[in-house]
Amino acid sequence: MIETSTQSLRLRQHTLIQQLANAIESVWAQYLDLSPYHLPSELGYVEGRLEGEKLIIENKCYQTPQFRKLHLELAQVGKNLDILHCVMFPHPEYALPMFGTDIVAGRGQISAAIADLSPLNAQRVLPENYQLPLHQLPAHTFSQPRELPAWADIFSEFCFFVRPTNPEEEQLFLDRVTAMLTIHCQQAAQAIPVSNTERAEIVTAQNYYSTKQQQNDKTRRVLEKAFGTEWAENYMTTVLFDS
Ligand code: 18B
Repeated sequence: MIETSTQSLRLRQHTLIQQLANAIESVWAQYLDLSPYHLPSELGYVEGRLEGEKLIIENKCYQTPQFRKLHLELAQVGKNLDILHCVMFPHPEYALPMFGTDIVAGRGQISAAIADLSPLNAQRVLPENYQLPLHQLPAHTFSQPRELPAWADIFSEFCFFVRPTNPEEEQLFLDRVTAMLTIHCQQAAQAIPVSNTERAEIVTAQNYYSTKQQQNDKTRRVLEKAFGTEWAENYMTTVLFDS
């Protein structure tokens, strides 16, 4: 079965990564009509090793009537760095935000956990049907919030970027991301197509989002160290954050 290698990498990763990967797949399966999305075959499962440690990447990709690409990626660098990356790219026919989440864990400790529903319009505001349920989510406090880097002007007021410091905070992160994702999939399942003018605006906003994410030097450095500069650039602009 094709699943085998993904499952085995997942089982070797930080438990929060396993739990969020499982939650994402189950919410997708519950609310969306999934079909396969074919990445270039050499990019489904990749291993790299240039300087030092081995980097393993496993990708799962789908498409649905509302989303041109759903991407869930698990990566492991050496024995000690585990990464979960997930982005949902809407079809520009729908006025939907961009869901994105990233967890980076080193030596059993999570250093970065972030999630957002990022607006895709010139005003950079989320639609009303998202604002209401998002405002109703339980208030959260994390003992170690983290500051967003300069490129991160794409994120909404609902973005949260933290370093969870104990199992309770990990659970809080998991619950909140799962709730945001559920709201998103429920809204997306009812979405209706927009006008051509609005579509053009959405395309521009999606390109802007990807351009900004491509400026994340921490992601780029990990990929460059294992695969080289050119490979990293290609991967960041065609698989992680394409336009
Ligand atoms: N990311 N992340 O996805 N990144 O992909 N990530 C890091 O403790 C990878 C997304 C985001 O402080 C770090 O500082 C690799 C999405 C932000 O300057 C590492 C892959 C979002 C930061 C990686 C990957 C997102 C960040 C440093 C491909 C948001 C902080 C960890 C598998 C929706 C950036 C640390 C900063 C950090 C690595 C955000 C090592 C290789 C979808 C804001």
